[in-house]
Amino acid sequence: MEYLIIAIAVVIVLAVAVGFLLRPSRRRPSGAPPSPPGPAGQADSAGTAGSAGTAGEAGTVAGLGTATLPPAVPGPAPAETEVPPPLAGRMARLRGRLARSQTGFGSVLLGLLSRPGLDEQGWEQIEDTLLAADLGVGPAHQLMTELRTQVKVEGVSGGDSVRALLQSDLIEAIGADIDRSLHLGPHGDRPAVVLVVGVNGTGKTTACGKLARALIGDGQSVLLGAADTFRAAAADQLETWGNRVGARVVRADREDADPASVAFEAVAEGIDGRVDTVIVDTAGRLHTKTGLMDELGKIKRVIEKRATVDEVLLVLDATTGQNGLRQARVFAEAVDITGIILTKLDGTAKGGIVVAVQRELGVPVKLVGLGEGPDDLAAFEPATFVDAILGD
Ligand SMILES: Nc1nc2c(ncn2[C@@H]2O[C@H](COP(=O)(O)OP(=O)(O)O)[C@@H](O)[C@H]2O)c(=O)[nH]1
Ligand SMILES: [Mg+2]
Repeated sequence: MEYLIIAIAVVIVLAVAVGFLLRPSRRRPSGAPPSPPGPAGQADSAGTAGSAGTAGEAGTVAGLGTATLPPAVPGPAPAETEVPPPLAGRMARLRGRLARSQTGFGSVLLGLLSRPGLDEQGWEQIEDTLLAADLGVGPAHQLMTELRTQVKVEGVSGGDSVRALLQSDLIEAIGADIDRSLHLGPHGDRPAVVLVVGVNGTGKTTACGKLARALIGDGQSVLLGAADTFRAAAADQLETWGNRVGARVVRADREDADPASVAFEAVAEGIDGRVDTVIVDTAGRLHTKTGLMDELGKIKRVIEKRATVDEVLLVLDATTGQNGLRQARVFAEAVDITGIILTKLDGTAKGGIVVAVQRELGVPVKLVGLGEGPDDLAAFEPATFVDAILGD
């Protein structure tokens, strides 16, 4: 009798134990535990939060033992950050931004050139249109003269041939064969270093953030250096970008710290952390030319104690025209520029600044800003640009 009671007790204990073991694996796949949805939801997210963010969610799902689970595991969709498209080819995607704001310039030129029997006054109008588009005096005159000769010699008439002529001349003025590639990516055990310079408000910090995002999307690791130490807000802004795109930001612990030491620290950390590219944001105070030269020169020299500065990118706001160009020249005299980032092209009808700035500084436009969004930075492609200006 006693044996029977013990046997029954053992069976009950075993049954309860088996029940407990089986319960979780039945509940998880269903995703609708019998307990009230609120607390259950919280418990779920608490589990996820334990390992923080996207990676945590992936970890949690894996931890459930996927082999026993059907594919439809409930819970929030993974907060997968979208992979940005490569810089090359973005201009075509964003060409609407150019076409909208620049139909004026392109269509006026096409209209004037299509006039039968263009007279002296007509050619003057063409030159004026090019000047108004910020092409610069020299390039505007040269382009007009070239068009004039071609029209005379080849007797161009008809919309299509006029367009083709203008298209090829504009592309030539911009330079189709110039090397616009960015020299980025690590060399040996050193990261590539990019120094971003230019007047305040042109879009330097934004460009640093957008470029970091594009490089990270391309599989690189990026570190940002906040060498604009004059306002704490400047480093905060860069840090916001860093957090957004997944790049560590090296900044000074106090306002008005030495920008060169921040740049040095950023590069040193980049080397230690085996980062692929370090992007250094700078201040754009146009105090005195010697002040600027001293400051940028020192930043560059200090970085070069540890690494090579691969790119010095000058940021120019396309909406500021000739005035912006004058300021850009001061920067170019202070430090050797390797490329131009022309920002806010989405906000101007004066695309001729591309020609003017290249001519003025003797370096290519490598990137263009076409809006404030994180992916609104594109590799500059002359043919796409001209197509957008002239419309279809
Ligand atoms: N529309 C437009 N706005 C831009 C572009 N690039 C930057 N901006 C805006 O210009 C302002 C100044 O940019 P910021 O990066 O702070 O300039 P910084 O002082 O040179 O660092 C910000 O409001 C940016 O959002 C662009 O390509 N298009
Ligand atoms: Mg800034």
